[in-house]
Amino acid sequence: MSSRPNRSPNPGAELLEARIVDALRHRVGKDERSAKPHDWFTAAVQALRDEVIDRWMDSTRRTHAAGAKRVYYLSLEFLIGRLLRDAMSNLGLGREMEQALRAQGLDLAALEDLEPDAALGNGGLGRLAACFMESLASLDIPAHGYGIRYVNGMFRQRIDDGWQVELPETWLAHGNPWEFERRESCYRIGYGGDVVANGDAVVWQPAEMVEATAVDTPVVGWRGKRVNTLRLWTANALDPIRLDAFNAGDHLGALADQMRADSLVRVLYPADSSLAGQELRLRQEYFFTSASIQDIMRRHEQYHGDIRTLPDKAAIQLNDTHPAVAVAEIMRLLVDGHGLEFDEALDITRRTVGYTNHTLLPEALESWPLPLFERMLPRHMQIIYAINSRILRDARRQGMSDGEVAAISLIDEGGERRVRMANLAFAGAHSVNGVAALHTELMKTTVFSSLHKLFPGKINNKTNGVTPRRWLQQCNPALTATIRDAIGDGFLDDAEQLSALNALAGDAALGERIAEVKRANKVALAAHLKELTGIRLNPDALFDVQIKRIHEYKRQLLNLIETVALYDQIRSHPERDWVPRVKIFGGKAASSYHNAKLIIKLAGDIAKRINNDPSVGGLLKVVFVPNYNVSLAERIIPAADLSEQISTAGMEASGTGNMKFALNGALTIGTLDGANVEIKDRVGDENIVIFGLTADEVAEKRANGYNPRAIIEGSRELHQAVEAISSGVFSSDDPHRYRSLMDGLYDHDWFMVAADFDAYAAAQRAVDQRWNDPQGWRRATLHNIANVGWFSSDRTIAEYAKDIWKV
Ligand code: 26V
Repeated sequence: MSSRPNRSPNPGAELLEARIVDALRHRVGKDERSAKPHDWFTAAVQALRDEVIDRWMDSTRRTHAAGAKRVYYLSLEFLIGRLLRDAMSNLGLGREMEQALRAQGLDLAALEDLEPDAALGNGGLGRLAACFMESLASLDIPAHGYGIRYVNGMFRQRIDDGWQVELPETWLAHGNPWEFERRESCYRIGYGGDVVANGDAVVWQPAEMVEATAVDTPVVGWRGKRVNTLRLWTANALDPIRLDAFNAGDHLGALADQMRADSLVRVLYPADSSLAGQELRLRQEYFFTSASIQDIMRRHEQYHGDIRTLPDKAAIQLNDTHPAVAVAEIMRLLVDGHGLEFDEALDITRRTVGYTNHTLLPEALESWPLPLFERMLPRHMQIIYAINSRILRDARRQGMSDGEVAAISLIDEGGERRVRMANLAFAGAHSVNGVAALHTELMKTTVFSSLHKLFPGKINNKTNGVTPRRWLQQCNPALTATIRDAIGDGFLDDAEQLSALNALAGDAALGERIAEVKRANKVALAAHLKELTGIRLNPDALFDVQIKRIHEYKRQLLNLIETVALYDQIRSHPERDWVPRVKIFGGKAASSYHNAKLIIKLAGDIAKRINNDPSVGGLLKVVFVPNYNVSLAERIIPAADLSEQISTAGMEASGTGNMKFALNGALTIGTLDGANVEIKDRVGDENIVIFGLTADEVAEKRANGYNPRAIIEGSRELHQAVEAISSGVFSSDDPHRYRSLMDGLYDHDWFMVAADFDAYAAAQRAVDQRWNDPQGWRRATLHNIANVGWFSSDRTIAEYAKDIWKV
């Protein structure tokens, strides 16, 4: 490079440019003249990847040499999003990449936009797994994520005439330059068949086998300290084609096994609305769990020999109950494979496994019809019975009541018998954690109260966190630069050092700069949304955002009804000094979730009416952003003024969007639910807007009868808004469209929309008041940014490492 000293002031950029051109020619197979933008994208990734690979191999060598304990994070979902900016930024090569591409006449941001989102998850649970993987690497903890390489991940959402339409996401259409297939790492996964005696022991003889093959993606930690592995399994038939059948003319039948294998890894279940009862889902769960456990145990034997030392060298964390069959699989391999005694095997299993619970909603707790489970996994069923008999015996010995014993059982005996995956995970783990303080307390007093009594001390709390690399540094570079100027670089490595900003709360110039950054982010978002939706937004309006999966408990409906009430108010009192607002909604509904889809349609109907009503004079705009995903979140969150976290108290386990918004200087309007409670504790009561019933009050109302009709009829604003929606004011093409949705509020209102409405509307008017005091708003913004560093997933992972994994 020294031969071309004058071409670029940055030798790193020159070297990278040369590597990109080399990759373009020799790996993509194009020259600079014929290369399309996609070719350049691939070449840029390939060039960066070389740097990643060197560090990856180095990390692996270091782990082997140290003989260190490893963390294994088993998750059916990893919502990792785009990887180019993440890898570039964590390696500190952002500037070099920009210059290298510019030298070739290319724009980095445009190339970044070509990368599809790896959307291998539904929502919070999957995104949490992605943040955890990044933090594990950043904290230099040897870790593997294990999951499924879905060919079609989360569906793409199109809005057709206001209705959600689900389309397959073809994220692999142009290939995936980040992944490495490891043909040598493959395992057989059995299904069905029989358990037969074999001397003193038993063996499972499955009727059917598929092969799991590893596909690895590197996960780059902050400053490139460590590169860990995300290992996703893909499926193949043992015999990809049955030639005899093919030659006999049965051309499709000959491929049936391969098609069955393909179907295992085809789609991610958008199962956020009700348990996907499909047999295929259980097959998927066992597929990835068994492959992962076999891989972990093979690695242990290879490096450490004695399987009895597994708990010293491996910590397996179950992300919800989806991999809970791991408990039975480890037991099976220890007992049937290694000949261990059952009780010793159970002890080893327990010392290795931890379980994280992410929801208390009864309809979301996984259980499988016992006949199905027994047919698919007969040996696992026996093992579950054997574990069950031990814990039920212990419960009875402790004098627990029949009701308590029934609640502890791994089998739900009420009606159709079912296998309870949460109880299995609880019984087979040494640690069971919730994801926010309130959620963890509710675990102890509600769903798991009997198991908590039997195993006191197992339940612990690990409040969720988010990675500040993606959710501050990468998505909001201007804010990051402003903070650096104010308090130096320390917060880049330790987000809690953001607290140094507190001392600068009176610094008007800093407040001004942060406000300018916010405005610029809003201008950029407005331009993007103009392109996506055609709606023009005023960047000086208050950007009020609710982006998350559409669920009745998250109460998008509360926000929409309040929007209608506000619209009504503005029209009735145009003379008042209204704060201009933009209401931004985004989120996917599970394809089978009727009311969630209707709520999307309602948002569109309300938007159409309000946005086209000249009498509101642009004071209120409503936008539903289609196809909400990680990349959209990265654009929207830095531009938000107000973060809507308004779930029915007691129902949102944690929330993680709430943390991302606060970190980017949005104020929260929220209930005392999930991690909102802890956000309030940290930012201070005066820097957050809390309203509504507490979890205790919700429980009390549900227990003692609650009359939503009386409440609706007693609240003029609410009544008018509900009646307007119900009578078709927003749906003249189909006046009854929202009748049953609104009747649901009158008749039962399980999610307490009516009970919280007046408090919510009042809180929104209090937000308006604050907005009219720009100094006060800026101060509150600053205190939010300053005090949410604790919600870094680095802190969360450090707690898991110390308390649960002992690494
Ligand atoms: C939710 C629901 C809600 C409606 C009925 C059926 C159903 C089925 C599944 C789920 C999702 C359960 C697991 C989950 O994604 N939990 C989320 O985990 C996040 C990370 O810990 C947390 O921030 C969210 O509050 C929690 O909903």
